[in-house]
Amino acid sequence: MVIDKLKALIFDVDGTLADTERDGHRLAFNQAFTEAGLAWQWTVPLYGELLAVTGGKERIHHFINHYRPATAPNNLETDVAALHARKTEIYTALLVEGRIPLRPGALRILNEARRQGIRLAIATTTTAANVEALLIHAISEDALSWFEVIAAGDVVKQKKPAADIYLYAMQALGVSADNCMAFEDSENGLQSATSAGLKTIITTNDYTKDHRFPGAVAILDGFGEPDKPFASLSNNNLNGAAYLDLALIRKLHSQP
Ligand code: XBP
Ligand code: MG
Repeated sequence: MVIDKLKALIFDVDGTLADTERDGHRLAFNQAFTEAGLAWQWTVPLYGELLAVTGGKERIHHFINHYRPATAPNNLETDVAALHARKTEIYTALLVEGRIPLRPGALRILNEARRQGIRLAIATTTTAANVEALLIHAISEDALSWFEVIAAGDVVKQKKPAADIYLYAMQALGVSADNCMAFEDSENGLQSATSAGLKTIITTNDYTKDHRFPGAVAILDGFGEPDKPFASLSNNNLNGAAYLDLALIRKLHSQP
């Protein structure tokens, strides 16, 4: 008899719960740069390269150091922090306008988990302010209370691909890795979750569809919906399943 050890689902945010990068974060960065008088514009392809570095502040520093733009802030540390704070204001305003919905199937899985008493948490590189704005405006004010732990941004020193944010989330939940399933979209996210010992389901997006996902328990192009099946991008034996639900998550979690 298989003992069901699944107690918690831990979700990444950007690219997993919602497709936030191309038409959300990227636009917010560009508007903040323009307001600061910086002639920087992160195009869709360039932003795809810059996403290799997690964390908005770290990404700006990386851009300055590796792309060497003609104009750069005078006092890097304070100016980059101020740029990022303004970017976060712009981004959360996009969320408040309801411009970024959850990905198809995400709300269905969250509600099914809640009905079954499976605990919910978030482990993300973005800021808590961004997560709260997404949950409130893409779901409801009440949605904040669905997640026992929102592990976000600078709460850990080392961001993804380091394991820190998942270790922090599990510690706060009081669970061990074999009680959890992680949901991610990127190489950095998978590396973070698996180095924390977590089985991980990948849902890719336009920016991460060509990433490599060694060790993922499933690689899908989304959570899927009964009327909008996912595509499985790995040779998992999903027995013809068309969408992720708690039964399939439990099955993937129980596999050795
Ligand atoms: C993705 C990230 C974040 C966002 C930008 O986070 O790396 O840095 O791109 O958000 P996730 P900030 O772990 O959810 O995939 O500017 O707030 O960092
Ligand atoms: Mg992500």
